[in-house]
Amino acid sequence: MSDASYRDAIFSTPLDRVAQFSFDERVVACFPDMIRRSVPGYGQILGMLGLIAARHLRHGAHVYDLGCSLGAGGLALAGTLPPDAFRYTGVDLSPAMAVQARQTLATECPAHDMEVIEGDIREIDYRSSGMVVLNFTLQFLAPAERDAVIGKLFQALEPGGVLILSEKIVAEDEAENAWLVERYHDFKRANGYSELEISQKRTALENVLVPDTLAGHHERLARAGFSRAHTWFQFLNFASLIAFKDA
Ligand code: GEK
Repeated sequence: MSDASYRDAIFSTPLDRVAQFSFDERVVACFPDMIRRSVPGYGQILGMLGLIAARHLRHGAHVYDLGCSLGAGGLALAGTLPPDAFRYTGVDLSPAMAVQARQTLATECPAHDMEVIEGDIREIDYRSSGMVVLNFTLQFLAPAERDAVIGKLFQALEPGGVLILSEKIVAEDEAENAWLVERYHDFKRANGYSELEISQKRTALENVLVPDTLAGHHERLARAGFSRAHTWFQFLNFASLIAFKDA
């Protein structure tokens, strides 16, 4: 295994002032371990990508994976679909992530048409696409920037195209939200994170990851022009939606 298999111990020692979270080389090295242990349902959502694409993607169409990190979305699609089924572009703002994703996809799925570009999903010129995967990335944009990005993705999608949007969410009801967050911290404890790691990561993500409500996501998708959207997955305070552009 490569460096990417290191265990996440980023928040395991007391830090005087907990820095804001960023996707640097340290995070890249332990990213697969970190995301698996800290995002409930991560593997199940990835596992469904190929099945959803098999049903909704026009043969040979283009797929975006925005905020692709190490290319897990691309690996999941290539693991289910044959090389002629789709063309893939992963996009990530972090140079360290993009370099590693490019290398992994070239090694693991050489017959598939896979590219990874280092870029900002707020700024790139989108090409026409049959499917856009936005797995746990929109949440890192400032709330005021989210509408514009979803609007661009709607424009980029072909008629009949789909957007998969997976996010950490906040429940509207305060008591419900408190319960979900407490059980989420139980989930992290059960996955080996200490109290210190949980609290320091929480501080580091404050103001970096500002979650929306499920209703907020549905309203934004409708504003962008999507005629229909379903919440197809929820595990504690993490959810995935599929939005359809009319054919
Ligand atoms: C996965 N989808 O493994 N433009 C491009 N990338 C960005 C931007 C931006 N403006 N902001 C943040 N990122 C992945 C998991 S991780 C989720 C996504 C997490 C990138 C950032 O560099 C990081 O790689 C990714 O979005 C978020 O299925 O770490 O919780």
